[in-house]
Amino acid sequence: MMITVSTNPYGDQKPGTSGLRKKVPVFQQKNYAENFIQSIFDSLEGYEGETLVIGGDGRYYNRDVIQKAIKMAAANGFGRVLVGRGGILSTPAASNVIRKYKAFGGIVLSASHNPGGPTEDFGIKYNVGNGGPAPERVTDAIFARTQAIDSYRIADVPDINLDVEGTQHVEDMAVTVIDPVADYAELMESLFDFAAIRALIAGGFRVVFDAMSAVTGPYAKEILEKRLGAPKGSVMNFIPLPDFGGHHPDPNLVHARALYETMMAPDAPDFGAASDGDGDRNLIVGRGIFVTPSDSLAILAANAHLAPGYAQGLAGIARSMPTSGAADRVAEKLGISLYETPTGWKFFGNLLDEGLATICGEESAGTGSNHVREKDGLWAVLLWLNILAARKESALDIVQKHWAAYGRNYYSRHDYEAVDTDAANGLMAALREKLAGLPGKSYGALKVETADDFSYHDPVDKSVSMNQGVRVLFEGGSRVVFRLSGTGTSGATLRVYIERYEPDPARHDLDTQAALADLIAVADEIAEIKTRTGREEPSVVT
Ligand code: VG1
Ligand code: CO
Repeated sequence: MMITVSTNPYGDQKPGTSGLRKKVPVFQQKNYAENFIQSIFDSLEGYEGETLVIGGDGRYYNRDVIQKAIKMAAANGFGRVLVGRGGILSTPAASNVIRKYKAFGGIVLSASHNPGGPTEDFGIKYNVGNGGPAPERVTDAIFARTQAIDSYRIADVPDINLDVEGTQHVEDMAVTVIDPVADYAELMESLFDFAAIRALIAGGFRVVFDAMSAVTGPYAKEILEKRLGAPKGSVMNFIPLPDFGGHHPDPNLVHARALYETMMAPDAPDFGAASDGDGDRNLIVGRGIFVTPSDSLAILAANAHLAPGYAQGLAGIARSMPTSGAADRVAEKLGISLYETPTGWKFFGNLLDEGLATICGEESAGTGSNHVREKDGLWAVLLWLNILAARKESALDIVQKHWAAYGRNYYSRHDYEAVDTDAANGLMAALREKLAGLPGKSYGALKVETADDFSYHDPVDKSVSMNQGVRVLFEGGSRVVFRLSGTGTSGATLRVYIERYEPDPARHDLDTQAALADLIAVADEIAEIKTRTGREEPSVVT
């Protein structure tokens, strides 16, 4: 059945860092989700008879959009849909299913770490055949199509049963409901030394994992408790809830505070971790130590050879530009290349496909490897456990030894959320104007070395991505970076990334915010944050 769209409710806002994210009531407008899904299909070629993977993080409105997507896939000529039971597939699991079953692509329904519920966030992203987020040329085409779309195709059939595994039919298309966990768990077993981790846990090593009432619950239960023998209860908040229990499923020091406090207590377990709404982020806290995502990337890269899946060593490391330079020092020591990309996992796809990079990471708590084409929260947790099992040292010791060997990159991100959009755009524009005049300028003891607006030249497809964030580098390796979020759903979010390199082990135990205080003040002076946003303090400090 063809439905004609009288007005395009999609609006003119470009999909951001990870697809389209809006409030649920926006998605509930008539034809809204349908328009976007049809725009995806209209931007693709050659999918007739092919397989489409569909799944989401279980948030409010997930099942509704899954039903629409299945019926639209049928009406548009896909041959088969693979959908996770209950409509569930974590982002990394969806990436794996796309790759394993050689699907044409996948539709992943999630707003990641943003809250869920009837008035909260929802999102749709499209992943291509390598299992990764659609590259910019595809997202640009989808956006262009949303501006012109005038009709969509949908099969006029009853809803399919998402809760029973097996194959059903929608018109000529097969719909197979699959176990969302099995393929993923099998992949993890192929990469890590499960026997060693099982022995570690059997020896009394205590792990806690907070699934934050989001999608990783069933995955963590199966892997950590069932396959690795962690006692029942080691996985907390393991039932995916449509509103994540009213919390932000964002594994950072603000939203995973309870876990952090547990890990700082005298009787803390040995290792704590959490993941986000769609399972692609990770929080790592050892007893008495929070590991920053940037440090985690560096430490995982330096020790990855201890896991069977990476025993051959790494081809290269990639990190997003705002991520700290800790991984750069590891790459240098290993004698391998370090790639610096814009924010967003889609930029790692080519490097992974070409075998240029093996491990990738972002400061926003995303780490992953060439095993899929998305960042992967549980993968990072399991690699940490594998390293802990192999080295037989505490997480705290491993981190401190890492700093002693490579130096410490003090690092923090300050987010100013829901700022007036014009004010935020004005701030960035003024900053860009200033760039040419900054080099050579001194702010107290800090002297600006270079200042630019990051642009990325993809070494594989030669595409160029401009305006990816303003960075100001100071002599000695400190820097501040400014960019606007591409995933927020209300107003604008200004992200300020602050980093200072400290080679001296005698100065490795400072409080992070104190260690960065002078840079934080300079960031405000250069960007006029307080006056332009009207905010005295950031909304979130991580
Ligand atoms: C944020 C993070 C970025 C991450 C993106 C998607 O983007 O900074 O590193 O890739 O979210 O993460 P932004 O544009 O808001 O800074 V998630 O877990 O959506 O999949
Ligand atoms: Co996410």
